[in-house]
Amino acid sequence: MTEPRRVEHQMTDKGYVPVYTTAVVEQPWARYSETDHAVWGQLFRRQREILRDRACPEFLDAIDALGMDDARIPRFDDINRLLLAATGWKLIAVEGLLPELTFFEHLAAREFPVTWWIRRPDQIDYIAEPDLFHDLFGHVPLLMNPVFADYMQAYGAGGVRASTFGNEPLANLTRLYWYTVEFGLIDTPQGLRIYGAGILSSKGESIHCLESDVPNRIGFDVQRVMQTRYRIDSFQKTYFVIDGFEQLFKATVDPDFGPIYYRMKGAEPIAAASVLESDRVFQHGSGIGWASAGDV
Ligand code: HBI
Ligand code: FE
Repeated sequence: MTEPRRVEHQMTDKGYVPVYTTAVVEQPWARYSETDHAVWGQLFRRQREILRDRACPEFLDAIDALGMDDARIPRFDDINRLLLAATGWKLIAVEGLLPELTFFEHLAAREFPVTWWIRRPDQIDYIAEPDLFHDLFGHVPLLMNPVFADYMQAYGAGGVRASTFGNEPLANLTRLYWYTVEFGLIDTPQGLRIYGAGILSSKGESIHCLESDVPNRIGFDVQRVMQTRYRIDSFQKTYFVIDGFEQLFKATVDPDFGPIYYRMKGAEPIAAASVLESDRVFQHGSGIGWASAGDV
Protein backbone atom coordinates (compact mmCIF):
# COMPACT_ATOMS: atom_id res chain seq x y z
CA MET A 1 0.00 0.00 0.00
CA THR A 2 1.36 3.44 -0.93
CA GLU A 3 1.87 6.06 1.78
CA PRO A 4 -1.07 8.46 1.95
CA ARG A 5 -0.27 11.92 0.63
CA ARG A 6 -1.15 15.23 2.20
CA VAL A 7 -3.07 16.98 -0.57
CA GLU A 8 -3.44 20.71 0.03
CA HIS A 9 -4.51 23.70 -2.07
CA GLN A 10 -1.94 25.44 -4.24
CA MET A 11 -1.11 29.11 -4.19
CA THR A 12 -0.57 30.40 -7.72
CA ASP A 13 -0.33 33.82 -9.39
CA LYS A 14 -4.10 33.61 -9.75
CA GLY A 15 -4.52 32.97 -6.01
CA TYR A 16 -5.88 29.96 -4.16
CA VAL A 17 -6.55 26.84 -6.27
CA PRO A 18 -8.16 23.79 -4.62
CA VAL A 19 -6.62 20.40 -5.51
CA TYR A 20 -8.87 17.35 -5.74
CA THR A 21 -8.05 13.69 -5.06
CA THR A 22 -10.17 10.53 -5.08
CA ALA A 23 -7.97 8.04 -3.20
CA VAL A 24 -9.35 6.20 -0.17
CA VAL A 25 -6.44 5.33 2.14
CA GLU A 26 -5.67 3.63 5.45
CA GLN A 27 -5.39 6.11 8.35
CA PRO A 28 -1.58 6.13 8.94
CA TRP A 29 -2.03 6.42 12.70
CA ALA A 30 1.56 5.48 13.60
CA ARG A 31 2.80 8.30 11.40
CA TYR A 32 1.26 11.11 13.47
CA SER A 33 3.95 13.13 15.24
CA GLU A 34 3.76 14.37 18.82
CA THR A 35 3.07 17.79 17.29
CA ASP A 36 0.07 16.36 15.38
CA HIS A 37 -1.38 14.89 18.61
CA ALA A 38 -0.69 18.16 20.45
CA VAL A 39 -2.52 20.19 17.77
CA TRP A 40 -5.52 17.86 18.11
CA GLY A 41 -5.39 18.16 21.92
CA GLN A 42 -5.18 21.93 21.91
CA LEU A 43 -8.07 22.32 19.45
CA PHE A 44 -10.16 19.68 21.25
CA ARG A 45 -9.81 21.31 24.70
CA ARG A 46 -10.52 24.77 23.37
CA GLN A 47 -13.64 23.84 21.37
CA ARG A 48 -15.02 21.48 24.04
CA GLU A 49 -14.94 24.39 26.50
CA ILE A 50 -16.40 27.01 24.13
CA LEU A 51 -19.13 24.65 22.95
CA ARG A 52 -20.35 23.64 26.44
CA ASP A 53 -23.49 25.82 26.25
CA ARG A 54 -23.31 26.62 22.56
CA ALA A 55 -23.40 23.28 20.69
CA CYS A 56 -26.58 21.20 20.50
CA PRO A 57 -26.76 18.45 23.16
CA GLU A 58 -26.74 15.69 20.49
CA PHE A 59 -23.25 16.83 19.43
CA LEU A 60 -21.83 17.11 22.95
CA ASP A 61 -23.23 13.73 24.00
CA ALA A 62 -21.80 12.07 20.88
CA ILE A 63 -18.30 13.44 21.52
CA ASP A 64 -18.40 11.54 24.82
CA ALA A 65 -20.11 8.45 23.39
CA LEU A 66 -17.41 8.19 20.71
CA GLY A 67 -14.72 8.39 23.40
CA MET A 68 -13.02 11.42 21.84
CA ASP A 69 -10.64 13.24 24.19
CA ASP A 70 -7.65 15.56 24.10
CA ALA A 71 -5.01 12.87 24.69
CA ARG A 72 -4.57 11.50 21.16
CA ILE A 73 -5.92 11.77 17.64
CA PRO A 74 -8.68 9.14 17.58
CA ARG A 75 -8.23 5.97 15.55
CA PHE A 76 -10.85 5.73 12.80
CA ASP A 77 -11.20 1.98 13.49
CA ASP A 78 -12.25 2.70 17.09
CA ILE A 79 -14.76 5.37 15.98
CA ASN A 80 -16.11 3.05 13.29
CA ARG A 81 -17.03 0.27 15.71
CA LEU A 82 -19.27 2.69 17.64
CA LEU A 83 -20.59 4.56 14.60
CA LEU A 84 -21.46 1.42 12.63
CA ALA A 85 -23.37 0.03 15.60
CA ALA A 86 -25.26 3.28 16.17
CA THR A 87 -26.30 4.36 12.66
CA GLY A 88 -24.48 2.23 10.08
CA TRP A 89 -22.17 5.08 9.07
CA LYS A 90 -18.47 4.50 8.49
CA LEU A 91 -15.48 6.85 8.24
CA ILE A 92 -13.12 6.50 5.31
CA ALA A 93 -9.72 8.22 5.30
CA VAL A 94 -8.98 10.53 2.35
CA GLU A 95 -6.05 12.71 1.28
CA GLY A 96 -7.94 15.97 0.81
CA LEU A 97 -10.85 17.48 -1.13
CA LEU A 98 -12.86 15.05 -3.23
CA PRO A 99 -14.54 15.95 -6.53
CA GLU A 100 -18.17 16.79 -5.80
CA LEU A 101 -19.70 13.67 -7.38
CA THR A 102 -17.26 11.35 -5.57
CA PHE A 103 -18.12 13.11 -2.30
CA PHE A 104 -21.87 12.64 -2.92
CA GLU A 105 -21.38 8.96 -3.83
CA HIS A 106 -19.65 8.28 -0.51
CA LEU A 107 -22.40 10.01 1.47
CA ALA A 108 -25.06 8.05 -0.42
CA ALA A 109 -23.21 4.87 0.69
CA ARG A 110 -23.11 6.08 4.33
CA GLU A 111 -19.35 6.62 4.14
CA PHE A 112 -18.04 9.90 5.54
CA PRO A 113 -14.70 11.04 4.06
CA VAL A 114 -12.30 12.28 6.75
CA THR A 115 -9.01 13.96 5.81
CA TRP A 116 -6.28 11.86 7.48
CA TRP A 117 -3.88 14.77 8.18
CA ILE A 118 -4.17 17.59 10.70
CA ARG A 119 -3.27 21.29 10.32
CA ARG A 120 0.12 22.64 11.41
CA PRO A 121 0.51 24.65 14.65
CA ASP A 122 0.68 27.92 12.64
CA GLN A 123 -2.76 27.07 11.19
CA ILE A 124 -4.50 26.56 14.56
CA ASP A 125 -6.97 29.43 14.07
CA TYR A 126 -7.58 29.19 10.34
CA ILE A 127 -7.11 26.73 7.50
CA ALA A 128 -8.74 27.15 4.10
CA GLU A 129 -9.61 23.49 3.50
CA PRO A 130 -10.98 20.62 5.57
CA ASP A 131 -8.41 18.84 7.78
CA LEU A 132 -8.77 16.02 10.31
CA PHE A 133 -9.95 18.32 13.08
CA HIS A 134 -12.74 19.89 11.01
CA ASP A 135 -13.86 16.58 9.51
CA LEU A 136 -13.64 14.37 12.60
CA PHE A 137 -14.51 16.75 15.43
CA GLY A 138 -16.92 18.92 13.40
CA HIS A 139 -18.81 16.41 11.26
CA VAL A 140 -18.62 12.95 12.76
CA PRO A 141 -20.39 13.28 16.15
CA LEU A 142 -23.79 14.13 14.60
CA LEU A 143 -23.59 11.02 12.43
CA MET A 144 -24.42 9.22 15.70
CA ASN A 145 -27.90 10.81 15.51
CA PRO A 146 -30.25 8.57 13.46
CA VAL A 147 -32.25 11.41 11.88
CA PHE A 148 -29.22 13.51 10.97
CA ALA A 149 -27.47 10.36 9.70
CA ASP A 150 -30.40 9.68 7.33
CA TYR A 151 -30.39 13.29 6.16
CA MET A 152 -26.72 13.03 5.19
CA GLN A 153 -27.34 9.90 3.16
CA ALA A 154 -30.42 11.40 1.46
CA TYR A 155 -28.40 14.52 0.70
CA GLY A 156 -25.69 12.42 -0.95
CA ALA A 157 -28.25 10.51 -3.02
CA GLY A 158 -29.84 13.84 -4.04
CA GLY A 159 -26.40 15.07 -5.06
CA VAL A 160 -25.73 12.05 -7.26
CA ARG A 161 -29.08 12.67 -8.99
CA ALA A 162 -28.58 16.44 -9.24
CA SER A 163 -25.22 16.02 -10.93
CA THR A 164 -27.07 14.67 -13.99
CA PHE A 165 -29.25 17.83 -14.14
CA GLY A 166 -26.47 20.41 -14.62
CA ASN A 167 -24.84 23.28 -12.80
CA GLU A 168 -27.80 25.12 -11.35
CA PRO A 169 -29.22 22.24 -9.30
CA LEU A 170 -25.71 21.45 -8.05
CA ALA A 171 -25.10 25.03 -6.97
CA ASN A 172 -28.44 24.98 -5.12
CA LEU A 173 -27.56 21.75 -3.38
CA THR A 174 -24.15 23.05 -2.35
CA ARG A 175 -25.87 26.03 -0.71
CA LEU A 176 -28.12 23.65 1.23
CA TYR A 177 -25.06 21.78 2.52
CA TRP A 178 -23.30 25.02 3.40
CA TYR A 179 -26.19 26.51 5.38
CA THR A 180 -27.10 23.27 7.20
CA VAL A 181 -24.26 20.73 7.57
CA GLU A 182 -21.55 23.42 7.72
CA PHE A 183 -23.16 26.52 9.26
CA GLY A 184 -26.53 25.45 10.69
CA LEU A 185 -28.13 26.55 13.97
CA ILE A 186 -30.93 24.70 15.78
CA ASP A 187 -33.66 26.10 18.05
CA THR A 188 -33.90 24.25 21.40
CA PRO A 189 -35.82 24.87 24.65
CA GLN A 190 -32.55 26.28 26.05
CA GLY A 191 -32.10 28.69 23.13
CA LEU A 192 -30.25 28.62 19.82
CA ARG A 193 -27.49 26.04 19.54
CA ILE A 194 -24.86 25.15 16.92
CA TYR A 195 -24.93 21.98 14.82
CA GLY A 196 -22.94 23.06 11.71
CA ALA A 197 -19.41 21.60 11.47
CA GLY A 198 -17.86 24.75 10.00
CA ILE A 199 -18.88 26.56 13.17
CA LEU A 200 -18.16 23.70 15.61
CA SER A 201 -14.54 23.56 14.44
CA SER A 202 -14.01 27.36 14.64
CA LYS A 203 -13.38 29.27 17.86
CA GLY A 204 -14.25 32.69 16.46
CA GLU A 205 -17.41 31.68 14.62
CA SER A 206 -18.75 29.58 17.55
CA ILE A 207 -19.09 32.79 19.53
CA HIS A 208 -19.96 35.13 16.64
CA CYS A 209 -22.84 33.05 15.24
CA LEU A 210 -24.80 33.08 18.51
CA GLU A 211 -23.73 36.26 20.28
CA SER A 212 -22.95 38.90 17.64
CA ASP A 213 -25.50 41.56 16.60
CA VAL A 214 -23.97 41.66 13.10
CA PRO A 215 -25.35 38.54 11.28
CA ASN A 216 -28.94 37.64 10.42
CA ARG A 217 -30.51 34.58 11.99
CA ILE A 218 -33.46 33.35 9.93
CA GLY A 219 -35.82 30.36 10.07
CA PHE A 220 -34.87 27.50 7.72
CA ASP A 221 -36.78 27.10 4.47
CA VAL A 222 -35.30 24.72 1.91
CA GLN A 223 -36.05 26.81 -1.17
CA ARG A 224 -34.91 30.06 0.46
CA VAL A 225 -31.66 28.42 1.52
CA MET A 226 -31.00 26.94 -1.93
CA GLN A 227 -31.31 30.43 -3.44
CA THR A 228 -28.97 32.12 -0.97
CA ARG A 229 -25.36 32.87 -1.87
CA TYR A 230 -22.72 32.39 0.80
CA ARG A 231 -19.25 33.56 1.87
CA ILE A 232 -16.22 31.35 2.00
CA ASP A 233 -13.75 34.02 3.11
CA SER A 234 -15.36 35.42 6.28
CA PHE A 235 -17.95 34.69 8.97
CA GLN A 236 -21.42 34.12 7.50
CA LYS A 237 -23.76 37.09 7.06
CA THR A 238 -26.79 34.87 7.61
CA TYR A 239 -27.36 31.70 9.64
CA PHE A 240 -30.47 29.55 9.11
CA VAL A 241 -32.19 28.05 12.14
CA ILE A 242 -33.89 24.63 12.04
CA ASP A 243 -36.42 23.56 14.68
CA GLY A 244 -35.20 19.94 14.71
CA PHE A 245 -33.26 17.44 12.58
CA GLU A 246 -36.56 16.06 11.23
CA GLN A 247 -37.00 19.36 9.39
CA LEU A 248 -33.75 18.71 7.51
CA PHE A 249 -34.64 15.17 6.57
CA LYS A 250 -38.11 16.25 5.39
CA ALA A 251 -36.51 18.88 3.15
CA THR A 252 -34.74 16.13 1.21
CA VAL A 253 -37.67 13.74 0.81
CA ASP A 254 -40.92 15.69 1.09
CA PRO A 255 -40.76 18.13 -1.80
CA ASP A 256 -38.62 15.44 -3.41
CA PHE A 257 -35.24 16.79 -4.45
CA GLY A 258 -35.93 16.35 -8.19
CA PRO A 259 -39.09 18.47 -8.53
CA ILE A 260 -37.66 21.30 -6.43
CA TYR A 261 -35.00 21.88 -9.09
CA TYR A 262 -37.57 22.40 -11.79
CA ARG A 263 -39.66 24.70 -9.64
CA MET A 264 -36.54 26.72 -8.89
CA LYS A 265 -35.23 26.85 -12.44
CA GLY A 266 -34.03 30.39 -13.14
CA ALA A 267 -34.91 31.64 -9.62
CA GLU A 268 -32.84 34.71 -8.76
CA PRO A 269 -30.07 34.08 -6.26
CA ILE A 270 -30.44 36.01 -2.99
CA ALA A 271 -27.44 37.92 -1.58
CA ALA A 272 -25.96 36.46 1.61
CA ALA A 273 -26.94 39.59 3.58
CA SER A 274 -30.60 39.91 2.47
CA VAL A 275 -33.61 39.64 4.77
CA LEU A 276 -36.93 39.05 2.98
CA GLU A 277 -40.55 39.92 3.84
CA SER A 278 -41.32 36.20 3.97
CA ASP A 279 -38.48 35.32 6.39
CA ARG A 280 -39.06 34.18 9.95
CA VAL A 281 -36.56 36.49 11.62
CA PHE A 282 -34.78 35.52 14.86
CA GLN A 283 -32.38 38.43 14.43
CA HIS A 284 -32.13 41.09 11.72
CA GLY A 285 -28.38 41.70 11.79
CA SER A 286 -26.78 45.15 11.98
CA GLY A 287 -24.48 44.23 9.10
CA ILE A 288 -21.77 46.45 10.60
CA GLY A 289 -18.39 45.89 8.96
CA TRP A 290 -19.60 43.70 6.10
CA ALA A 291 -17.78 43.75 2.78
CA SER A 292 -20.23 43.94 -0.14
CA ALA A 293 -18.35 41.70 -2.57
CA GLY A 294 -17.41 38.03 -2.16
CA ASP A 295 -20.66 36.02 -2.08
CA VAL A 296 -20.52 32.82 -4.13
N1 HBI B 1 -14.37 16.65 -0.19
N2 HBI B 1 -13.03 15.65 1.40
C1 HBI B 1 -14.06 16.46 1.09
N3 HBI B 1 -14.76 17.05 2.08
C2 HBI B 1 -15.81 17.86 1.79
O1 HBI B 1 -16.45 18.39 2.71
C3 HBI B 1 -16.16 18.09 0.45
C4 HBI B 1 -15.41 17.45 -0.53
N4 HBI B 1 -15.71 17.66 -1.81
C5 HBI B 1 -16.81 18.46 -2.23
C6 HBI B 1 -17.52 19.13 -1.14
N5 HBI B 1 -17.20 18.91 0.11
C7 HBI B 1 -18.57 20.16 -1.46
O2 HBI B 1 -18.83 20.21 -2.82
C8 HBI B 1 -19.90 20.10 -0.71
O3 HBI B 1 -20.45 21.37 -0.86
C9 HBI B 1 -20.90 19.14 -1.18
FE1 FE C 1 -16.99 20.37 6.26
